[in-house]
Amino acid sequence: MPEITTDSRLREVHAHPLGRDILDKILLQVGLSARWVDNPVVGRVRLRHLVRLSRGRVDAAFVDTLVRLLAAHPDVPDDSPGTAPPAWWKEAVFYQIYPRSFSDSDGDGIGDLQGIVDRLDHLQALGVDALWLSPIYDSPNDDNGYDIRDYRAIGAEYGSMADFDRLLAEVHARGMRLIMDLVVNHTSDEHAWFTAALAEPDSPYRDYYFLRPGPADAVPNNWTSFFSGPAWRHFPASTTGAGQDLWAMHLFSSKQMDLDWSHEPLRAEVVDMVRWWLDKGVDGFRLDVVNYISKDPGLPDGDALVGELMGFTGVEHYFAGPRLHEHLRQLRAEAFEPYGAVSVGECPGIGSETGRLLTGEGRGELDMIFTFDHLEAPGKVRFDDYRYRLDHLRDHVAKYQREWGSRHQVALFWDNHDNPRMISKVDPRPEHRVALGKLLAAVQFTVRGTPFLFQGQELGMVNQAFASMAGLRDVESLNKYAELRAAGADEATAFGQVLAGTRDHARVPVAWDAGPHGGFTTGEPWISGDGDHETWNMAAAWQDPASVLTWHRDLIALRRSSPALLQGTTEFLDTRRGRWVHRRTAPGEEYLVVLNLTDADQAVRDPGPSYEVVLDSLGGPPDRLGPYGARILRRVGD
Ligand code: TEU
Repeated sequence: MPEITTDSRLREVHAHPLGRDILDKILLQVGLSARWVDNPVVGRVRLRHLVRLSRGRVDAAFVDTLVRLLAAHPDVPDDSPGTAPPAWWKEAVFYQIYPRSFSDSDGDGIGDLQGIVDRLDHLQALGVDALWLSPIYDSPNDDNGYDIRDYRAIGAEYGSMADFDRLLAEVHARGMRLIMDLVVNHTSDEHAWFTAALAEPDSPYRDYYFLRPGPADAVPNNWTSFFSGPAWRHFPASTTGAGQDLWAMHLFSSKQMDLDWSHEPLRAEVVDMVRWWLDKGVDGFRLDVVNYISKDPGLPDGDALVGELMGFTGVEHYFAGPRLHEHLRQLRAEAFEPYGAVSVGECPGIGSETGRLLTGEGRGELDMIFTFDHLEAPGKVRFDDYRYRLDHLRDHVAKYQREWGSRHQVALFWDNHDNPRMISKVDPRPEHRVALGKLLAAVQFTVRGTPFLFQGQELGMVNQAFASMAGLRDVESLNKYAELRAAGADEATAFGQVLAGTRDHARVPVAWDAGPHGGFTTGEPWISGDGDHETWNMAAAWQDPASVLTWHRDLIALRRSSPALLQGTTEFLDTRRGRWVHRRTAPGEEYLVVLNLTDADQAVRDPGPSYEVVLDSLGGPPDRLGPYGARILRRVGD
């Protein structure tokens, strides 16, 4: 890979793996097509001319940061065919449980481990192979467990370590697997490491964090938090053992203190803790914002334009830091590899090129990653109130199917605990809820990759009609509301914007039956949905052959039975606006997947007598497909 300098042309930057990802991300954020860089005139522009050509919008600091970033990531993905034998996690269907909202066994209104045990029959009947538990560790729950106070203790509200051991045994007894959530970009401010670091100036834990001395009016840099405000919390001298004012970095809430991974003893602690859980028999981890763990030395100020484009200042100094690959290799070699444990890294801001460097077979880093560029339309962010067009999902999926070969495994998700429900983002009208739930599943279980189902997705759960901020619990939402109000927004405007993107849409309790609170709890739930559980609940869905749930069960079974759907080739046959047809093939097997991405009837090509319909969400003649219809056909003749 030729060295990128300020003299390099944009086309050379776009030829650099991380450079391509960064340019694609910037174009996505501003709503421009990624093909914009293919324009020969644009491609010839030299980086150093961008400052003049942009009349200063792009400043010299931006160009210097870009050059330095690309120099720190010289590797090029290896796209040759993989040689490793099929791994269980390439064929598995994962199911994410947000324990707090899954099933409450003791009536305290909070989901717990026994509640998960009680629902294992549901998960086994659905056909999922592995569970991912969002954090269940001891935590003050400022961010619902993503602020860990003790990595080796179960949060009392979820039960005991004995309850966990029983859950793990029950999961394994069913031939299923279980992965945990590894949150090691930060700890709670109540973690013993942090309280010691704050209280004792010569504590060995002081270097575990980004602690900087300084008065309240001298914040160390201009980075902003993902949860509003600066990414630094000030501790007055009276609260620190040294009698000096201290600043501590937090990319997330002010109770989530970032760990300094450049400090070897911290890395050793993480390795030791991971091995402790792997010794207990867990099968791997999902690694929370793992691409953020390496920060640029010196913690330089973030570029104003990057901050404006990305919505968060400073992100260029940690989204793919200088020692990221090195740290991941150490973690894999010393903790995951010896146990054959699976790793899936959550990587916000990472694109296809860097993603292949993080997951490639033989790279020794991660097995899979979650990327996020498919979750919002070009030029949109989660808190924009807009209708998501499925054409964007199709183009994103097609890109990854094209660019990620057998050496890289795509992780496929649409819903998770951090995002509104995809059905509602596409079309919130109730008449389309079932068809959309089935269409989204038809994609997730028929393109190549590992599906990650989020709890309630199999039911067709949708966004909630929260009446006011009183119904919300998420620290990100509460902080954003306060920020909007402080900036002058009236209550209705601020609530409306938060409602569009609040993570609480995905965090309301799962509905198991038509009883009070959907059978989630016999007590008062910690958060309430809008009560559609009388009709939308698992018990009713299991009885309904046309439900989103039975469609998921049938699709998961079909995928498991089919080499073509598991590891076959993928060809996109129709990607015109509003249309999606792809073909999956393996020796002696071929499937066609025909989708209508619009809310109107559509004429489709009749595949003819060589194909038989295997699954059809709306039925109808072979040359037509209803609104958001999904039809899966298998080749039976020549
Ligand atoms: O999420 C990080 C992340 O990418 C999202 O939180 C996103 O940054 C945020 O919603 C702003 O768009 C992980 C966890 O999944 C999330 O639940 C935690 O809140 C966060 O990290 C901090 O641990």
